Amino acid sequence: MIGPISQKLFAKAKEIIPGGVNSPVRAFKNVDGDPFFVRRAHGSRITDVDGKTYIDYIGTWGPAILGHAPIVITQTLHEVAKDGVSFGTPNPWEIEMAQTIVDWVPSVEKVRMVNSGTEATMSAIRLARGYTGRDKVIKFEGCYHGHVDHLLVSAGSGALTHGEPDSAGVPDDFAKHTITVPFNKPDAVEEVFNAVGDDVAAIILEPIPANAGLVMPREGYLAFLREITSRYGAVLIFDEVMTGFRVARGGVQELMGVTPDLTCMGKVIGGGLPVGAFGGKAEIMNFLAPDGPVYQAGTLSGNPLAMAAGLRQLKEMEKAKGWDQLELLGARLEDGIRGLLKEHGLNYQMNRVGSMFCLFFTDREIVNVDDVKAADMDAFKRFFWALLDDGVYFAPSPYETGFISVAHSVGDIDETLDAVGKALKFI
Ligand code: KE4
Repeated sequence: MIGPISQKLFAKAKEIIPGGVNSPVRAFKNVDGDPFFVRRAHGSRITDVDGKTYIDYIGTWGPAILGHAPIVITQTLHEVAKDGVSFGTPNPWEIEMAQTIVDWVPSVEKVRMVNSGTEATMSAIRLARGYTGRDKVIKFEGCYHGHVDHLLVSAGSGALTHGEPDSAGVPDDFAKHTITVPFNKPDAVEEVFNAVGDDVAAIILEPIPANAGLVMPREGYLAFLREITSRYGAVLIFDEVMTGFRVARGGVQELMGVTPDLTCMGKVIGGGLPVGAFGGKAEIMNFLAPDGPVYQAGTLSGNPLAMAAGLRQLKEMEKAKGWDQLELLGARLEDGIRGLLKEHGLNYQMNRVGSMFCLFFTDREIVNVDDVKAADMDAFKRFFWALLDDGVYFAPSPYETGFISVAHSVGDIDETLDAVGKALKFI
């Protein structure tokens, strides 16, 4: 149950902000409750306006890889802001960020900064269409790429050739070039290419989908997508907005050794400030304005504050060998939860990659989002609230992924495991 001040704030928010929130997942609708409002956040902890503190596993949906308000970032922001917060004119930070991304991400030879993950995926698809001269885009059920009109599309009646909008306000015409297929099913992709392969501009996917809980690509699946897109001359786009710089320094493409043509990035590279990026082969990126025919722009793209904060976060991760630390903490959490599930005689599924994890309230193997939908949602909701009441904040949706930060301690993990053990009694 949330505190009285949060309740009052939420009532006021709903009068003047749609649904009382600036992004739907924050409304706690997937757990049939009202959200708390945050007063402050430091390290692994977040404190609400009623003074209750939680161990935080949202990490502002990925950016807080060092934890909240790390001194290296807050100090950087103070220093940089003194010399101006936005110029609309090139600044050296943009070059340093671009160089870091080019050095770290295997697929990236050139990169363009934007201000959100949505802008990154929208721009990458426009670029792929401009580069190939083709219209169709293949995406996967359960993968989320931001609120781009033509990506808010589910498999429709013409599943092999066109999609249907799954949001109001998206005209059928906007959805007709998007083809949505099930993830981890190579035949489904082959069928589409057999039908319209010569008109497929791109495949876009989260290489490890994390917007349907955390779904693992089957052995060889990413390599299959790499092979078939090369065979048909389609652009392979990895949406690494969430996984980038988190599951490994070079993201999933480093971890799994499959290199896409374009990569969408965001979250971690902004240090908590608004950011996105897309990059890839220079041959494709050179199609972008001002040199190329594909227009793309942004007032605050490459903003010095976001660049400086993001760079400081990336350098700190490298200096502190943050990815090794995240693996140790993630393994401790996973082993602990698996032990507790066994103790309670529950064969629920759990997936984890480094600091990203998801507990699925089903014993079905998680092949794709269809299996996630079969989970016991009521059990999930009871589990979520029992944890929250005990001061542990897991994602308020069964279709989200949890995030551990470098600021989480072994003590935090053990405290979380105690709370999980108690919460499992409520389901
Ligand atoms: P933004 O436009 O929200 O910055 O990024 C969109 C996006 C693109 N690609 C992937 C793989 C993403 O996960 C996201 C956004 N992630 C969600 C969390 N599941 C953001 C949380 C929210 O919508 O409030």
